Amino acid sequence: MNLPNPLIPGFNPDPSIVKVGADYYLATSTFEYLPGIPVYHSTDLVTWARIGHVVDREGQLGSREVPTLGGAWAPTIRFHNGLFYVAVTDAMARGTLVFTATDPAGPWSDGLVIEGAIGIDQDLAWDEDGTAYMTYSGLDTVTGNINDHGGILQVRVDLEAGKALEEPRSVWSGTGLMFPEAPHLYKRGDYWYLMIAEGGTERGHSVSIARGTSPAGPFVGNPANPILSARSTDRPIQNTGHGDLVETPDGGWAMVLLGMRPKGMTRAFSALGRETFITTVTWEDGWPVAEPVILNPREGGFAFEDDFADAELDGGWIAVRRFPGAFASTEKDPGRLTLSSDGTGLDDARPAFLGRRQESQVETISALVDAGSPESGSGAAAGERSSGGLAVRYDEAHHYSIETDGATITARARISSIEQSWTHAAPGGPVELRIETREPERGAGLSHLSSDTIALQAVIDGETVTLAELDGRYLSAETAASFTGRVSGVFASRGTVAFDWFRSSGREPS
Ligand code: 6LW
Repeated sequence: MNLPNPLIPGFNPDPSIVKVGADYYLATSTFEYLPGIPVYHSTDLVTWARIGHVVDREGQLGSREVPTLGGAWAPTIRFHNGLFYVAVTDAMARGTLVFTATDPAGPWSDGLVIEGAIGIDQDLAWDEDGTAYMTYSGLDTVTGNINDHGGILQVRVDLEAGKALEEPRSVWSGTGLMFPEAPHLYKRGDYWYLMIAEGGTERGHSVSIARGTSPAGPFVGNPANPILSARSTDRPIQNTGHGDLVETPDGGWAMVLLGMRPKGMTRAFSALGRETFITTVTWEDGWPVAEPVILNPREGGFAFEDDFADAELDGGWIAVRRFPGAFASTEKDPGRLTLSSDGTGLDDARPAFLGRRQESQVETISALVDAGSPESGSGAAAGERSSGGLAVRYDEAHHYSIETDGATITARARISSIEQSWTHAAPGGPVELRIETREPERGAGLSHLSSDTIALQAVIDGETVTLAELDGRYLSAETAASFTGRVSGVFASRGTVAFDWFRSSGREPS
């Protein structure tokens, strides 16, 4: 099979996949972003469409107060007796949750807390009698003490009552690499297979597997472990791990998994964060053998345009710790997107920021931004100017932006506690702002060490004016120490700002 890689580009870590008849459904982690846990659908493993989100309303996750990096960690999607299940950790919030749905496009249930299975990366599997097994990694996300990693644990669970039926049992801890996690349990032939990730989600990430004749173990490790890892190779896709196995349409097997594409001369910075990849798997002597993960980008790049004509926002837009509807509307001013800031900006926990995952290494976003005028009443207070524009974001302490208040255009970079800004006079009226992400110029200063260059621009009198050209490495998963990825889009930092259109387009570097 000619499988594209990345399979689902941009911030889409911890993929889990289930095959139901001829249909495949895949879910990924979203942390503090909402709507949460996208569900992607495919019939051929090649073409994927997002059909909904598990988390589409208040109360399903404790997102509002969740710290950066907390929230929806590592969903497992499964199907049993006519029902779809997603087991997930709402890290540093509600804890271990199970959501159910009859239609994977939604609506999903409110999420049942499972008592007695504290950890991360919860998997669900059922034996022939219908007993449900929850297998998970014993990391305590309540204390967040990563040194207290408890190996792979398992409990039988009552999925109606929401509780474990026994004390957690240790089932396996991998080959001794750090952070045994991401367990998935499968029945194939005579064996139950327990596949896990170990080595940590960074460059040493790998996949190992054990098997036994009962879902409760004992499990014996594969002598060939790890069965997959990019560590110490020069492959363009690194950090590969956190896999889930699935049968392919032609009767073979594949593994979906997360990976990163670090760039720069020292291959140190991954702009897009952890993405979903796929690789083929064969079976030898009752053990899976995984092919190395090969880069195979889709041809032709991508283009997205939103003219905000629909009352409902496109499902690819995401927001931080609240749903887009809390501050974004296409109905207040039909045919335009309006964003209202309640006084918070990009440095705050709940910015009026509406973004999309950056999917390509080379990408341009642009929008027509109308901050109104002090007289138009769009400002938060009488006579005050509104302000808004475009931003590229990792978290509240790592973002580049360009915005206008109608009088001035301001480009700004925030990297941890370091901040710088650049200004230019605004032409008056709506202004087109642009953010261009491009390959670093080889041999130009230090830029060859970086992942990419990010240019903050405004179109004034038909001319593109660049206010700042910034080093992209500071907006990478490694620099931000982030589990998410680059998200870019529109924001308001003061008052109400209107956007007539938004465009993004991208391609992989040649
Ligand atoms: C996830 C863990 C991991 O729960 O990172 O890649 C955590 N591995 O398995 C968050 O994505």
